[in-house]
Amino acid sequence: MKHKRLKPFPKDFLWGASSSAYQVEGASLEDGKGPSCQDVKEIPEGTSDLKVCADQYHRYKEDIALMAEMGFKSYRFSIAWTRILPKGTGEVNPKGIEYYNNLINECLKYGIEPIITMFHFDMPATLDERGSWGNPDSVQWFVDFARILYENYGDRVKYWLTINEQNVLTLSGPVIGTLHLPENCTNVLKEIYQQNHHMLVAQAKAMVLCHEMLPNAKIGPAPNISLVYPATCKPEDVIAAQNFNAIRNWLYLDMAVYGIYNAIVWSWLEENDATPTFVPGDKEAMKNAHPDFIGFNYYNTATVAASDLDAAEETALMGDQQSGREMAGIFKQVDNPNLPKTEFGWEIDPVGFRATTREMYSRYHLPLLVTENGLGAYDTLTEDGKVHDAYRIHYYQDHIRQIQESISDGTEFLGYNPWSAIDLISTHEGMVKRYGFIYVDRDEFDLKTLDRFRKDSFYWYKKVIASNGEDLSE
Ligand code: BGP
Repeated sequence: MKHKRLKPFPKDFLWGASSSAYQVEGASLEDGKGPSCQDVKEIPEGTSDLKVCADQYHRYKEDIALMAEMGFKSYRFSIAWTRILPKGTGEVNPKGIEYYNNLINECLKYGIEPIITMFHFDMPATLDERGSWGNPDSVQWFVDFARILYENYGDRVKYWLTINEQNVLTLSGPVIGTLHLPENCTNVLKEIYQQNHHMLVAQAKAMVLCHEMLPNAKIGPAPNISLVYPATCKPEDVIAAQNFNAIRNWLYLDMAVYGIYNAIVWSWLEENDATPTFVPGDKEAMKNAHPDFIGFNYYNTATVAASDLDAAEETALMGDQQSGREMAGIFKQVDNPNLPKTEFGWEIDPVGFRATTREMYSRYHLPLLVTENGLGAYDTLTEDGKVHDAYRIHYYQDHIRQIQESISDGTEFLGYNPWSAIDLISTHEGMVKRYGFIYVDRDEFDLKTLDRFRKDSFYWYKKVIASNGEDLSE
């Protein structure tokens, strides 16, 4: 269906962009901050450490002013757990509380709505040593942390996100540098899905607590959702696509929204003796939790065929956020020949964005908040301080157009917060893979000036926001 008349973006649509603490802030051990698992992990070869990042900790005023110049209505950022609680539990760090007070107030000064992610890949190192999400106490650790955030920032923050990309953590956590497996683990799948269960319960309890403490706030999950296509119309491929859709996507949203385990996933876990153990209260917490919206990250779709393998050696881990692998007898990820790829090998699928959001809205009937979407590329700063990133503009034009198609299909959207507001350290590829509207003058190892430069996409996005999405022209 092609719409002859597209519906406009809602009047109060939250145009903005995203970041995460461990990738943008730097100051990784400053002002009382404790180390997170990201600060102690082995850095991927050839990439820089996380001590400075984009130095937003020291330059937030300049950064927020630039976002305001673009006309941002929202800024999605995460709070570093170890800035607030250096050891993950126990003593609160007043300097950490102060930093986010300042950041939130700076946003509000310009009418920018802060959208806060409570957990973005940065488990406190002390808690990591105690088993991270594998420890049943992790549920309480997270809820206690959430309470501190609500108490301190709930008077000003309306939008909350629980756990960034819990599904990616579950499918490829060790690659991201978090969610580790204990030594001598005999049933890897069970261990992983037990950790996942703890996160699901923690999220549910944090949502319930949010509604109790902050009746006017809105809270939602933030998984990475992308529709899975069958490689062909062969029925076995369709089954494979349903399998991966369930494992990758619906498990997380069925639980967040309806408080139930997805049946396909549950049966698969049962067959592998890997169903998670519930403790009293888990079920009720899951049933009582109701998100107000679905936050989600979208980069591209996935395509799968039936898997002929029957090897039992699967660990169910993927390479990175978007690249797949085979799970024996379940699915085999394949390239989609219809789609181009980024310089970093991720497929680009704007129409899949529309398809994904239509599917999500039909399944869950909740408004959608896009918390990530974007193009990682090698950008070049010219001698006169420009970055000509037409490729990024084209990527955004195509994706924003598809949001409008989806709105015209009847999908309800709250906003669009692509990745990323400003250049920051990539999860896997260091500083060379840039996503921002704002260029940061540094290299992988040479910190240079750390000055900010407006990319061409900066001026373009400003125009898009000013026209509330009507003018996407270059
Ligand atoms: C998402 C993460 C972000 C960010 C983004 C881009 O999965 O939530 O933290 O890193 O992907 O990924 P990358 O930096 O690997 O290109």
